[in-house]
Amino acid sequence: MARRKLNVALIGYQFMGKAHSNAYRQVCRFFPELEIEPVLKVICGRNEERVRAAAEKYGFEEYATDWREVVARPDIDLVDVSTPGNLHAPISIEAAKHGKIVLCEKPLANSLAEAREMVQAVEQNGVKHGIFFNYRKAPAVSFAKKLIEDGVIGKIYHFRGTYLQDWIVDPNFPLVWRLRKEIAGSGVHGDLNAHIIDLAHWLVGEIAEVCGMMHTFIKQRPVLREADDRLGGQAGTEMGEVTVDDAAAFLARFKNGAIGTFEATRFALGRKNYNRFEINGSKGSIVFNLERMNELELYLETDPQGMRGFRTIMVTEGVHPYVSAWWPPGHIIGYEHTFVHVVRDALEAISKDQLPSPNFYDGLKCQAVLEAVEISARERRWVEVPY
Ligand code: SOE
Repeated sequence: MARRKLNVALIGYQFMGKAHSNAYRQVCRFFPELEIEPVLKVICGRNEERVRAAAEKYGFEEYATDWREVVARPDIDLVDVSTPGNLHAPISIEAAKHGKIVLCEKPLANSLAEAREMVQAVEQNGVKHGIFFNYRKAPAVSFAKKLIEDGVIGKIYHFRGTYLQDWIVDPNFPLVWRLRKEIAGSGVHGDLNAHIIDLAHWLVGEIAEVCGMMHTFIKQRPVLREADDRLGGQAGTEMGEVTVDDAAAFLARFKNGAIGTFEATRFALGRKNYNRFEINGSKGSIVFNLERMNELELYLETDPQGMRGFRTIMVTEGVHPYVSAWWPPGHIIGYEHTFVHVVRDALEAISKDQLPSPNFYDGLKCQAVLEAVEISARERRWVEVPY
């Protein structure tokens, strides 16, 4: 099939740049029905030597060091913003002004005000937009969404989300950008709670009010000498201040009457990427855990008495979302596939002249909850979410 080509400019070449590049490269090989094909045109980053190496490694035609020049190029159709949070707003807004499709990493921005400006920019310039809330696109999570929509677990009472990691427990772990407020906006809150808030929005509904706490355990760390693309880097000898939260937890009331608890930390030793939610409804419960991402646990009260218990569904059959594009049943998929699915869905939407989902509106809703929790933690009170 002759596909329409879409020239991609990727801004950022570290961890997320790597994940997104892989997604653009793989997507048409596994989803050949797509009518649009991304072309890896240019990758952009500030360090020329490193961005040149990234271009070669990930298969981009060109590299560049000035994002303003890149987003203004007439041959670019789609700008992918894979930078740290402080650049999401300026790059997305400028790209929108140049009429580009914008796909942005999460969280949408470093503040609610910035997120609002980004939404305004894409609306005013009439461009399509999407956000990488990639966990929606794990087949087991998309399948959970279907079960909920089909009423399988009934009316939802509880959402219990935890996102636990342990990669900064060592006090000598360097002060990487994710630990600096001026770059990341917040710590685990924007990095990890953003994911579970989005999942809660998608699976349960909008949150009315929140009551939160945020905490920093280690306040000084060695400065960073050189970053790697695996979250860390080499530590220098001087010390610098950690300006973000190491852990953030909150209670939530949903508009539909459900209640929720959310907890994110990078200090849960042994938990590497433990993004788990449990949803309890009037007819059953659902559990997902990214560390076992091909499985979904389901409990049904309608099972015969004496036979009740959580069953583990291997979400690897052709009937499950996205799975038929990959391998036979039981031949599991991984983290990187979630990004391929984000890109797949975005390209499909674009080819039909529709808005990708999730998009900047979902990013904005998430940002409103993030900000309400920050206010709540600071002022030690319940706060309404300013959607
Ligand atoms: C690091 O905490 C990180 O890579 C996040 O930045 C991602 O968004 C999350 O999916 C995995 O952990």
